[in-house]
Amino acid sequence: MDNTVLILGGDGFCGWPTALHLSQNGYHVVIADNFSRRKIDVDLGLGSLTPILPLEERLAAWRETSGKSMDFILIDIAREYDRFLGLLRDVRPRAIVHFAEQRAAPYSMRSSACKRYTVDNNLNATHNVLCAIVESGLDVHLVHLGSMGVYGYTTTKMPIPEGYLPVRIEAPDGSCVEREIMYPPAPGSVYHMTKTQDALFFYFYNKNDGVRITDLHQGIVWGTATDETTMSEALVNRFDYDGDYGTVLNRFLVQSVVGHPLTVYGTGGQTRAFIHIRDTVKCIKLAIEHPPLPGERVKIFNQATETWSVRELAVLVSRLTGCEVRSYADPRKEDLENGLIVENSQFRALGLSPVTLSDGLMSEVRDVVAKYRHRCDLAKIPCTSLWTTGQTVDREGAPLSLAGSPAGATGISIL
Ligand code: NAD
Ligand code: USQ
Repeated sequence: MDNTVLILGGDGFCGWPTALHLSQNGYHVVIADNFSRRKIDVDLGLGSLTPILPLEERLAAWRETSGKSMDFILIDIAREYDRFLGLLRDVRPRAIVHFAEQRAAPYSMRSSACKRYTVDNNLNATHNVLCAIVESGLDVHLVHLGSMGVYGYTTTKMPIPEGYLPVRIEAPDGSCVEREIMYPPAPGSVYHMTKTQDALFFYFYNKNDGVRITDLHQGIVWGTATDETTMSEALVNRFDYDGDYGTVLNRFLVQSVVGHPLTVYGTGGQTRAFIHIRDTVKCIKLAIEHPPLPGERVKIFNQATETWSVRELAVLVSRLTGCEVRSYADPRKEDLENGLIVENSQFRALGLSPVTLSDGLMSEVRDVVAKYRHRCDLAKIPCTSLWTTGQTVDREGAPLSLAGSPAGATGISIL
């Protein structure tokens, strides 16, 4: 029991490298996944840029490469409650790492069917996990992957705290009431909304049943390779570059290799928090190894190492590669200029020494892209998922004058 970790969604972009990292570091890993992400690829006519093998072959390659084995169960966490409860009772894990959600904001806004699927899948998956932990009677630490985006992206001058905000309210009798509340949510997509609701589930099951929970509010993950995924080509991680699942920096790096203008939405003043996949896997191991104490409230970490605006990233990639930068109509409903400061002292206190964005790391991603560029379908680069009716798809874009960046552009802020 002490060494077993159950990884829900362990076939995905963050889950697979995490499974390998934990296995390499002595954990007995059990992966649970329903391959819904691979099925969405088929539905949308997409594919990972990198040629990911079927999971059984990945696991065989890991056995051969490392001499270590991992177990796998095909299960839909959102729908197969009784099987999941049985799995928990059989495996008796020390921790569950929960990645098993539909994670693309644009996909979650694509249609009513996608909105409803995202809500059904994400909320039922999280609630089933919590219910099963309670019904099993096991003391399992749940580590969940949340999102920085639960707080929205309007500019505040204060750093976004790690979950809790001290407030002082004047009572009607003139006295002052001091409380610590959860930092207010302000989701910007149906996907992000599911993450804010996950947080309420955690609050309740922690208060009512004493479930020990760590919620990791992760920024945008970039990069693709880790020490373990590079041990064999058969272990390669997935790499999304399309308009729904591709995230901004990885998309820019692909676009710079295949000769597509960088797709900056609007002015590119959207500032976001980022983390490299190598740090993602380290943070999850740290979270497993530092669980909340019995009776402790939900632990919330901001799992992000630096902040950048989209425009700044475009400039960095363009300087490195000489590629063209263009402004496209923003398919989303979001502020085009925002500041963002993110507190992340908890992971640093646990010993995380982050890798930060550098030409070397960006070139490493470009090398992977160059190797598989023949697999890139240029038609999948534009984003066709729109936040509201009345918006239109912009396939051409207009050249962006970076020298004339709008006033108020955020400066580069390394945390
Ligand atoms: P992903 O889509 O690549 O992986 C998710 C995995 O979960 C897939 O293998 C999928 O098949 C599986 N899954 C989904 N629903 C399931 C269900 N009901 N039952 C069983 N398996 C199911 O996503 P990812 O990029 O690896 O993200 C993992 C988690 O991290 C998500 O919860 C996401 O919200 C969070 N996150 C990701 C990023 C990022 O930039 N990728 C950033 C912040 C947070
Ligand atoms: N953007 C562009 N051009 C592009 C793609 C994106 O300008 O080609 C802009 C978007 O408009 C947005 C920003 O870049 O302002 C980030 O978009 P993204 O697609 O890189 O990231 P996002 O939709 O926020 O979602 C990703 C993951 C999600 C995770 C989230 C962390 O898909 O699972 O929760 O990052 S966070 O952003 O901190 O909420």
